[in-house]
Order: sequence, then C-alpha cells, then structure tokens
Amino acid sequence: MSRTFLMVKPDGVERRLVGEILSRLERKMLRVTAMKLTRVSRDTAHAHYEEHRDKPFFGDLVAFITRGAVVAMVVEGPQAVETVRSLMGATNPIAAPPGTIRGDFGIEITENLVHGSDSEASAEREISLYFTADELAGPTS
Ligand SMILES: Nc1nc2c(ncn2[C@@H]2O[C@H](COP(=O)(O)OP(=O)(O)OP(=O)(O)O)[C@@H](O)[C@H]2O)c(=O)[nH]1
Ligand SMILES: [Mg+2]
Repeated sequence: MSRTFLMVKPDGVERRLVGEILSRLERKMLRVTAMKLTRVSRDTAHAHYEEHRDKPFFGDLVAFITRGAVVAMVVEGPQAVETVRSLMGATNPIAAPPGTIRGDFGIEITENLVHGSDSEASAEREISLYFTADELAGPTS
C-alpha cells in the first residue's frame, strides 16, 4: 500500500464532477483517507508547482488553480501514484484516451480537471502542503 495526493481542480468543481471523480477512485478500490473542499492560495500554488516556475504557462497555471474551490484528497492503494495517474490520463486531455478522467471530460491543457502526484516523494511533499497532521489523523475505515 502507498498513498498519493489528488486534487480536483477548479474546473472539476465548477462542472460538478467531484462525485464522478470520487466514484471512479472508489470503483478502482482506492481508499480516500483525507479530503477537503478548499482554496489554493497564491503562495501554495507557487510552492506546489515550483518545478514549472520558469515555464511559459506558469502564470496561466497559477491563475487557474487559484480561481475557485478545489477538492484535495489523500488516496491510498496499491501503487497509488501510478494507479491514480492511470485513471487521470495524459496531461493534455486531447491525448488522454476515453475511459480516463481527462480523456472523458477534458479538451484543454490548462483546465485538465485533476492533479495527481508524479512520484511518492512528490506525494509526501504535496500532502504536507495541503493537510495538517491533525487532518491526516482522522478516521480511515
Ligand atoms: N499551457 C500549457 N500548460 C501546460 C503544459 N504542460 C503542462 N501544463 C499545465 O501544467 C500542469 C502541470 O504540468 P505537469 O506536472 O507536467 O503535468 P501533470 O503532472 O500531468 O499535471 P498535474 O497533475 O497538474 O501536475 C498541467 O496539469 C497543465 O495544466 C504546456 O505545455 N502548456
Ligand atoms: Mg505534475
């Protein structure tokens, strides 16, 4: 068992796809062990996406991720990072196959509905960026 960080981005919340996305995780037998509806501050967005700081799309990415409510989750299961990335589909929704979240609901690279950590190290870094120790200690059954 391992865990990863998943976020339903502002477009996913605006489009009322939180339930759909949760349902896909649960059908795959993944377990959500922490979850909250929140807003991403500008500082948190910069910390989260610091690897992309020098990319031309960084400004658009920060404006997008901070524009509305998101749902942040800790998701647990076998090879959680890979399993969640596989349910999400490729970064560009046009390249993501039908059956994936981005492939079924996305059409545009910035508004690609979900974020999932790309490694176990990123997962731990992102979980501590979005959740306090108390929030992570809640009931899990
Ligand atoms: N406009 C634009 N946006 C990009 C491009 N590459 C990445 N992005 C955006 O930046 C985000 C982070 O990029 P990556 O970390 O490389 O992609 P990812 O891991 O599939 O996506 P995240 O789960 O959001 O981290 C993506 O979700 C996209 O919204 C690009 O070439 N052009
Ligand atoms: Mg990424």
